[in-house]
Amino acid sequence: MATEETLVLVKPDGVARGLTGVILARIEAKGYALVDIRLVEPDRETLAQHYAEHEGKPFYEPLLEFMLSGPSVAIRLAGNRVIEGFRSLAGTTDPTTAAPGTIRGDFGRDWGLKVQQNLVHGSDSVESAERELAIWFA
Ligand code: RTP
Ligand code: MG
Repeated sequence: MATEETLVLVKPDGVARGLTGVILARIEAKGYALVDIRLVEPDRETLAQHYAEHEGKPFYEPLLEFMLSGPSVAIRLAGNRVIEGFRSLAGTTDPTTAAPGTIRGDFGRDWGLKVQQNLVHGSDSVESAERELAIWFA
């Protein structure tokens, strides 16, 4: 079986707050392999592809605005069960209630904005990972 891969993003809030290193340290300490990494300033079209499943939801426009607010770090990450493993490291979507010990739980909070600024993204399935890696590492 080929080793699983996932797309991780350090979102604009994580990059702007200088948390990229801390987040990478957790990923490396967990034992996953960095296959590729790049600083990206995605355009609207790229983000619309990435977040196609959320089109029409109330947080969709604020989400795109947030993701356009600065660069993200895109990471191709590999390891057995890395998809669920990284999502476990990240914690649940809402950073206010994400468990302490997770990236979102330790470093995130509610800033009173229209979208959850939750520092990281991780693909949620093998199919999503393949689709998203093709978008961010075209
Ligand atoms: P992600 O895709 O970024 O790894 O996060 P996720 O699976 O935990 O969350 P998802 O439901 O896929 O939502 C994608 C991103 O949209 C923002 N969001 N804001 N009610 C809200 O304000 C809200 N809901 C979702 C978050 O940035 C979330 O990560
Ligand atoms: Mg998601």
